Amino acid sequence: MKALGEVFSKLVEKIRGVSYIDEATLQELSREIQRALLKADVPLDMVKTFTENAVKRMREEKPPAGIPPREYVLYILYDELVKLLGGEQPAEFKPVKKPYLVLLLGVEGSGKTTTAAKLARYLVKRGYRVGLVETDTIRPAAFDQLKQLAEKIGVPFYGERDSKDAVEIARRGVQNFKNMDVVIIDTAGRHKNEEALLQEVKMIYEAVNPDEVILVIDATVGKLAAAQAEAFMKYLPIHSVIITKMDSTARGGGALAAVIKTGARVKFIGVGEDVDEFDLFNPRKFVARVLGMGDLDALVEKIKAVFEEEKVLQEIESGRLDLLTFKKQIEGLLKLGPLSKVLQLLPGGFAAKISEEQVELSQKNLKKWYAILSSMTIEELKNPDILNASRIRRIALGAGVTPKDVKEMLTVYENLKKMSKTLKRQLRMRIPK
Ligand SMILES: Nc1nc2c(ncn2[C@@H]2O[C@H](COP(=O)(O)OP(=O)(O)OP(=O)(O)O)[C@@H](O)[C@H]2O)c(=O)[nH]1
Ligand SMILES: [Mg+2]
Repeated sequence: MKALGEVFSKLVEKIRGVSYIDEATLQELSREIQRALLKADVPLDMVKTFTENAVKRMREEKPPAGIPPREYVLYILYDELVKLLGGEQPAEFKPVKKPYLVLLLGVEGSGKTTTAAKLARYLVKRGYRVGLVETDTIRPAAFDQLKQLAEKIGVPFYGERDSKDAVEIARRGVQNFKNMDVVIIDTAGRHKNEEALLQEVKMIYEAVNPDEVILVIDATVGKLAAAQAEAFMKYLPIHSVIITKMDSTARGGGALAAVIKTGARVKFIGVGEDVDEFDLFNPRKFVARVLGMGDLDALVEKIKAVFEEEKVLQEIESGRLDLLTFKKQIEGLLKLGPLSKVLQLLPGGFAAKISEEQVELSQKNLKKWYAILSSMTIEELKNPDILNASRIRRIALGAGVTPKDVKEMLTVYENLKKMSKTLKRQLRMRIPK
């Protein structure tokens, strides 16, 4: 992660140092972005498309009100990197039946055994009962390695030190742990040859019929990760991928991008040797960390909130202020910070319409209102007229406030609605000028 971060930190520094964005600057940025991605071992065709898209957006999109152009350029870079890594959606790991059987496979030294323990620990921390099974009969130390890790994290272990039949061990291991929530089966990485290894995992797969097959890939292989994933996919279905050793290479970005390109889902990344150095893969967090910007998340939230705010204003302009819009607006306001500052961003003298006193009061109430709005149903938000005493009581209970608070919020909403009509008239009057 650190190594990968170094590749991008220069780029981020450069963007932060730019005073204005013209064509020459964009050309230079384009070269710098390509250089960074290639260093991170992202496949060439992906680098090209990425850079073209990103620079096109940087050229064409206008930053929203209150966001300096260079911050917006940074945001586009971030946004495109997240897309490259499969989009905003964070990965999930959900054992959907009991016992949930997980089969881990991968080439020698990729980190399977360590990952088996890491995943077990991740699940135990979330309240699942987990059993670990070692089926590696080739490497003599494998049995003790996983047994010790299992003891360290307090998870039951199954293995057969003297057996040579991996398939039978897998079968008996699963039988032994049939009352567990999750059973994690570790496999061998070394064999006579690749073919023999793949045949063995295929036989284990057929014998135990796992619910999730996870391929473990070492990040240091960079873009070759795709070839590894494809080779395994020829023998058995791969449901998800874990990329290990992200901490020790600048090529991790390439491994991630390449694997995602094959259509495989990256679920976790390993970020160190310790059993706790293991994260659910979250493209947003990952990119923020790689770009080395703790404040990036805040910037992204801010930009998203401004976009949301613009949408809300459009809705107000078109005269459609319902509670749903109101809720979205409050959500945006909560993200943006002090209300008085936000109001300055808004067009149409909106801020002048609200007194200091109201601002302060609103600020204090925003969180409360948000809680109230959050315990309403969509139907109620869209059509506040149906709110009767019993609905209001239920909403108050859900939000942990009194019915009076709910009514107060509704009054504010009614006022805002009236105000928005005035605002709409004003906006309309401004247009012909
Ligand atoms: N830095 C770092 N090292 C890791 C990570 N995951 C695993 N390792 C190390 O990589 C080495 C190999 O890990 P194992 O878990 O034994 O790999 P394996 O795939 O089980 O190996 P075989 O069973 O021989 O195929 C060990 O030294 C681990 O400590 C990680 O996320 N970061
Ligand atoms: Mg192993």
